[in-house]
Amino acid sequence: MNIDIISVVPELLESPLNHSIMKRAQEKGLLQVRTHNLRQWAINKHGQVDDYQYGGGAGMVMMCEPLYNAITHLQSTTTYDEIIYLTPDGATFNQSMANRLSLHQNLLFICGHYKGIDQRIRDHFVTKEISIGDYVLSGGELAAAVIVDAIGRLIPGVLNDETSALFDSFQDNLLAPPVYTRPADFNGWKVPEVLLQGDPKKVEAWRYEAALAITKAKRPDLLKEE
Ligand code: 6GU
Repeated sequence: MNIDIISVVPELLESPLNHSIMKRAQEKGLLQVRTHNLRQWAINKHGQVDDYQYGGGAGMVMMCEPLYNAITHLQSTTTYDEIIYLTPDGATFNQSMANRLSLHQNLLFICGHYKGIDQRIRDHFVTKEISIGDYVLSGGELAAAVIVDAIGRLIPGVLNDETSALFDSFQDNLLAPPVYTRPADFNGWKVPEVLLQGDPKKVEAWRYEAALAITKAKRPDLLKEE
């Protein structure tokens, strides 16, 4: 999968996407993330990419021209499955969106800043608008990093044990069951007996029941979806 990200602060994306599992995904050639500094397409030598909003009011708006030039430049060599604008008024990101996005070949992310981007870019280029939750970040970069991580780890071959993503929280709208490691008895705190006995059918049944109980207790809303 190839992901291009247009940003005014591409430095914000570097650390989260170049360590741990996202680093390994890129080293294995399964994921390519390219960041593009919007200032390359600034309208003047001051690096201007934003301007005052028509109608008045506080806050700058990211201008059409730099974004238009950035997007069309990238489109000249890549056909995007989705052009995604990260914005607090987008659809709230969740695991099923991550699952669907992980199936694509080419994605373009646009990170907003200030008051956001000129509406005409949204109208003419953007195919999906995503938020990562009901709070406001100072820009879309951290949201882009969250989304790239969530979808990158779903690409086949990225996780060592490919089955492990199948048992994540939120797959099948269930939270994950509890996990334990050695020792079996720590300070008299015991690991559930069924996990020690090694009967895979019983373990699976126990995990499912535990996941269901935890979901009912903590996130009953998940069981009502779909
Ligand atoms: Cl995608 N962008 C910004 N600026 N704030 C957010 C967000 C995105 N998602 C939640 N808050």
